[in-house]
Amino acid sequence: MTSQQPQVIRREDYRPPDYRIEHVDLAFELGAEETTVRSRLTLRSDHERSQGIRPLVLHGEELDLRAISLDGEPLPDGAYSLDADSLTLHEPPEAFTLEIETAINPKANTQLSGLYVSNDVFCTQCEAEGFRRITYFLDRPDVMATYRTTLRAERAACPVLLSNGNLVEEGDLEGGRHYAVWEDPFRKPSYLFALVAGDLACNERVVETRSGRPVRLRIFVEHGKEGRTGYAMDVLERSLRWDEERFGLEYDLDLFNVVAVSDFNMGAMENKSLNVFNDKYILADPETATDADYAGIETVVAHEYFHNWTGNRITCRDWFQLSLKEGLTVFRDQEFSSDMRSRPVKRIQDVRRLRAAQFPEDAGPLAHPVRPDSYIEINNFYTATIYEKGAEVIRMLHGLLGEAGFQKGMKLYVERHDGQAVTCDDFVAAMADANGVDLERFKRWYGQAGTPEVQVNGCYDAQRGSYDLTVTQTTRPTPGQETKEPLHIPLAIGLLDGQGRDIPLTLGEGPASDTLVLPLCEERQSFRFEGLPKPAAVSLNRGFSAPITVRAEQSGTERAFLMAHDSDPFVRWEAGQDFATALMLEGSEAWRAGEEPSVDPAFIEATRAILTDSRLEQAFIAEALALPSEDYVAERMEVVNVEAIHAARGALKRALAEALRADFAQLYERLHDSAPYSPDAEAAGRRALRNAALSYLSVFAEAEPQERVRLIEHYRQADNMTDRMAALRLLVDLDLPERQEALDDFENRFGDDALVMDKWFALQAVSDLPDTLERVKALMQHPAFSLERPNKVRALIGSFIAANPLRYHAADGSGYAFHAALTLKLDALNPQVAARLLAPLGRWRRFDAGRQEKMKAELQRILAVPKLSRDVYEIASKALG
Ligand code: B3K
Ligand code: ZN
Repeated sequence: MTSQQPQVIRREDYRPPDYRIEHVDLAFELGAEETTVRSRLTLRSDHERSQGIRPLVLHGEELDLRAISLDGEPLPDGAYSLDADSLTLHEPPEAFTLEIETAINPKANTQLSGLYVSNDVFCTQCEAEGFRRITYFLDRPDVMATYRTTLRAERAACPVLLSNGNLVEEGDLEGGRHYAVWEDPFRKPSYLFALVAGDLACNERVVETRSGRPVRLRIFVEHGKEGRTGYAMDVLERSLRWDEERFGLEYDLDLFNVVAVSDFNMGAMENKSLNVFNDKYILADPETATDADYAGIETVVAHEYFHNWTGNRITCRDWFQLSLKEGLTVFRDQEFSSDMRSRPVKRIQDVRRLRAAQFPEDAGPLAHPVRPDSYIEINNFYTATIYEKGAEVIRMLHGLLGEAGFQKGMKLYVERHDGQAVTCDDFVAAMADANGVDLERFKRWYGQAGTPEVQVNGCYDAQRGSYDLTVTQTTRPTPGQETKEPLHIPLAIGLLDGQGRDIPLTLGEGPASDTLVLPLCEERQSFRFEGLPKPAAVSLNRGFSAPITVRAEQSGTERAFLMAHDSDPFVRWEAGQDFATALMLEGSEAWRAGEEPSVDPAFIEATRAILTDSRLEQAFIAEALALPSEDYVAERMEVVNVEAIHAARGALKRALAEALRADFAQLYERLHDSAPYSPDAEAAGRRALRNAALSYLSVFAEAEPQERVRLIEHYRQADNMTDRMAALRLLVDLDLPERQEALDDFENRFGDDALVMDKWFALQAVSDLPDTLERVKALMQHPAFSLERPNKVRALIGSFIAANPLRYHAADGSGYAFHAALTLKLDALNPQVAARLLAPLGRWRRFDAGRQEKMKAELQRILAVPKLSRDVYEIASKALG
């Protein structure tokens, strides 16, 4: 907690540390209400002392200092000073040992940063700045040390004692206690430190690395849940293999431990050889996890494993470089899932995610570059921009250099920087040097915020047989960046002839190819292609080659043509989304004018063609049937009108359902699967498509009993959570008695299962029924709900705020008032989680005057509170602008 006006940290102020910590020896005497931490640091000064001895300033928060000595002698009072967030030694010697004893209260740690207790398990979360809540330290990523950690605890309560590295000693102590000593031979920053102590079950598998070294993979979970760890274990083994095969990177210790806990601020954490996970991203079986949950586990387990090289062996010099490890590691996990599943479908899902989270961020008050220039609270910068846009930047590099060139760059990066804390510039330099290319202009992607808008105009000259493409790029101003430079945008395009075939294209001296990547580097550029038949359509940003918004005049006919014929699956999908978005925008206008919306029959026919194209993957068809979200359409409106969009989306869905009813019904019957559940991509695709058909058919459920029966039977007969949830998701929007019956049944079946109950909370929060906010408030009193558990907060409250635009943006401001009150309550418990939920309130500029006033008033109410965390203060104050 802090008073207002906290300090701004700036990238340009970076200075290397004045002291190095070479080795850390930690001893924990673990107790839930009091844990003592004895730390012995081997320090060396790293500045020119002849010009004055600089003080050593160690970070520390909420620590009770019990003892401090230097080279074995207790420090006299005058030699150091203490304040709320640091301990300063005024004139330390050149090289010395510092011993510090502190006490902390893990049980009282509701922030879940540092050492805390989750369901009686001690665990830690140190990234970004949690280590300073455990002991006084130079808690910054460019201070890398080797660690030896001794854990002592009651044997009965904590039979399992884990930390980073190798177990070197263990044994009994008096009074029912025992101990374990861990040594991590790799130098690491403090944010990668971890310990876990508790009574946990374990699933173990031994695998061999490529060079023949055995590695014990272990996944620890609460007793009784070990049967749900099989999938995560498979993913872990596949990740290890894949990183060897595709990146040539091998695991470097004999042990890899994963621990799943119930209370965690985010998805998971890549601590060296001791990953700690939100159990949501470990536990799965068919009855309790959906296909999306399985896919999430695949992503997160792989992501944390891949950090071992991109993040741990090579880490960040400072937190402004966060995307160095996060963007790159997201790129790697995306590639992993693409290699494991359908590449086009994965690409579509990743783009959907980027557009849902990152594009609005880049267009709003919290816009920041992939490498930010300043922050107040670093935990606020674990954003879609750092992660997802960061991954897109890496993907563009991959596209420019090709797989072989990119891997050459990776190899040089690892050779140069293994064991170091480095910058985004170092990464790009390795890519440039390994390939002999100049990436100076490309580097602007790291420094410039905002989504570039690329306007494309095509013009065919029938006499000459030439086609001219004129492309202009603009990026709107973002906070702190009024003027924007042109970026190097690789824009992949194709031209289709009247039969829907690619027209081979050449640029300059280059070879002919169906897809060309135009190197956009200036504000305005023109490209001429000669000797062509008249193109029937132009296919833009194939594969989503750059994270931009493309604007082109396209008719419904052209879009339908691309939906039917493009050789690039991404553009086939995209054309459908564009078409649907245009129809919904028209529909919103019609709704406002009190008119009946009309739906272009070309859209219906193009959708039917996709639906019935047996050559297409089922998962792809399911993606093509999913209409753009209300939020996505809202981004395209001058002033967002939530009711109009909701009505227009509903009307478009109904129009498709009516026109294609027989196809949907047939698909639903045909895709019935009697084989036992398997989470693989093909089976998941079949379920996704069948459930998409069900979703369209549910449009008739209110009026027609037999469709109601279909829906409720789908729920009842489901032998897996994917199907059960699909039906329940549709039921919660229907004002029918079956709704409550199904919700009660679900609660009876899964009331004891915390993770499944999160789904139950989330579903009720996204219902479009008018009393949803009242239900959300009532559900906060449910015994399974707790404000101290981030998964519960995200499920119930996060879903309402971020995934129910219709009810969150209720015209009377009730959603906003609820949000602000909740923020204040939560801020006192867990500022990181409170701040992460705040973004939607910051989008007030997008709404009508009435809503704007209400949203701003709530932000002001938050800011008026004297003891706000840095986290919430930063988001709320930037949101008000
Ligand atoms: N590196 C962690 C995120 C830490 C967030 C701290 N507020 C998980 C990940 O990206 O893998
Ligand atoms: Zn990460």
